[in-house]
Amino acid sequence: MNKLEQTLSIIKPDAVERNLDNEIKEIFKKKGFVIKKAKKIQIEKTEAEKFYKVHETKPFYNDLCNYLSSGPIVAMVLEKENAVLENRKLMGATNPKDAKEGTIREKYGISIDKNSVHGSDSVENAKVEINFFFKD
Ligand code: 3AN
Repeated sequence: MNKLEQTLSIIKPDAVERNLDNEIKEIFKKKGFVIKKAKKIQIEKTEAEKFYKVHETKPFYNDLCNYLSSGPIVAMVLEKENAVLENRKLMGATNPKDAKEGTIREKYGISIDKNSVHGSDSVENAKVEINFFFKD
């Protein structure tokens, strides 16, 4: 069933550092996503810890939070039918080595941590994550 959804996408520090943010935005637009909101920001480590709280117990949690707060990121609200799943498909697997051809992570990802983009993994989490970055 197709329904209009919103999802949160983040262009991560490794991609922003390489000035890939506009190129990645164009990919989303070409695939039919409407960028409803976008902002370039740098977050504090404490905010990254809140954002990634679900991964609190994982061995990579500390590195992940250091990384997300290490440089500017672009947070975006993307809208499309089935946006959550469609964005996950377009991003590709978490590890760029396993990401299918034509996906953003296959194209731009450097490593499992520097994998260029984040996308919400469920409609429920999308709401929480959108609210995290765009409260107003
Ligand atoms: P995804 O971003 O594909 O939803 P998650 O939610 O499992 O992946 O993981 C969140 C982030 O944590 C990933 N984007 C990646 O940057 C990092 N990560 C996941 N697994 C590992 C790992 N084994 N080692 C290092 N970083 C990881």
